[in-house]
Amino acid sequence: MNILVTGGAGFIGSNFVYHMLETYPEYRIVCLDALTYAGNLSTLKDAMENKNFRFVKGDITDKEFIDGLFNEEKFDIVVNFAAESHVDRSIENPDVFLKTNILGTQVLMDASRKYGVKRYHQVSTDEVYGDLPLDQPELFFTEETPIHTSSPYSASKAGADLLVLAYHRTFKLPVTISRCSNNYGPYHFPEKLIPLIISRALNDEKLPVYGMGENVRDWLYVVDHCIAIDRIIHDGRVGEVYNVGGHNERTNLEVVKTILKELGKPESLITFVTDRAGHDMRYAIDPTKISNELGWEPTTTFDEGIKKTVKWYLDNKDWWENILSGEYQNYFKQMYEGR
Ligand code: NAD
Ligand code: TDX
Repeated sequence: MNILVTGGAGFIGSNFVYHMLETYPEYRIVCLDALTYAGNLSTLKDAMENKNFRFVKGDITDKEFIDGLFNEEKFDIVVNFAAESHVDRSIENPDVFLKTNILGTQVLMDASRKYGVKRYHQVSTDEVYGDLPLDQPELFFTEETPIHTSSPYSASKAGADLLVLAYHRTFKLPVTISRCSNNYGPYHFPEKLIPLIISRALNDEKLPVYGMGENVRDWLYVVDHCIAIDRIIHDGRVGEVYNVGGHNERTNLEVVKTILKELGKPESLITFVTDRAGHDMRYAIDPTKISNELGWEPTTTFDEGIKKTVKWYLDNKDWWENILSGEYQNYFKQMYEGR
């Protein structure tokens, strides 16, 4: 089996590369990544030593290049993680979100059609469903929940999802889609809530919490997400969407306080800042379909997952300190100064 993993130098893609190399020593895994600000080759240094692994630097929107790679590799399965993934950046500059997330998906699917890929899997998000109100905890996103996006990021992911389903219906491309809730764990870029709080708290810096911190996210340990995708690409039904979630709802303030407790840092570091524009209130996944059809369940509790994650950031300071010392400094100043 020859599997293309796009965006494999990012957070979830890299965890998926490691999961696949460990679980299927007979598979060949090719990682394609443009190494944007969010991609980090040092994340893949252990994978580089594996003879079944190949890293290729390239852009999923580059038609000619993608065609050449597919012609050379004859992939069996394509798993598309490559995307612009940060909601706040999509509010600042939507352009690249539309280009990578929508057009990049089209380029990958055209090559998948041309070269007879047996499965094209699109890694999507629960954000395509919009949000749920805080006062109706009995409501969850199912695969039938209408698409109703809030941010340029989620709109671009929804656009890609619709295109994937259209390629299945019109061209019979064998596709699957997973829509997952918020992930956390090793190699998470420190612009996202959990690694941002860990890295800043360790440096005794102020912790920006948007609005009142009452927004709810459904947190899933990243390895559980990787196992779900593994199940879907092997046994999922073609043309289907699978929701993936952890039954692990927490307000942002609860998450921040849990991390501070774990680190032994004071809650006085918390600073409430101006809310995100169009901020989604609550995400909550109903994972009944993947559970019933594929026997998938999350195995890591939030308490265990946060402990593991905090330990990883303590043990791998070089990884995130390198990131924080570069261009990211300018981004943080621009996003948060005067907020
Ligand atoms: P990330 O930002 O950490 O990684 C994205 C990777 O894609 C980076 O390595 C980047 O270099 C690469 N990339 C970006 N543009 C590219 C291009 N044009 N060509 C090739 N490579 C490119 O993102 P992540 O958090 O790992 O998310 C991965 C996928 O999962 C995304 O599709 C995202 O929408 C989805 N997702 C993420 C979450 C989450 O909580 N992080 C939840 C649900 C779904
Ligand atoms: O500094 C912050 N302060 C804060 O209060 C940041 C960065 C975030 N937040 C809030 C906003 C959200 O309610 O924390 C919550 C989580 O924020 P993010 O980490 O930016 O994640 P979110 O916007 O929920 O989106 C994530 O989950 C779905 C991923 O980034 C997406 O790629 C994925 O599709």
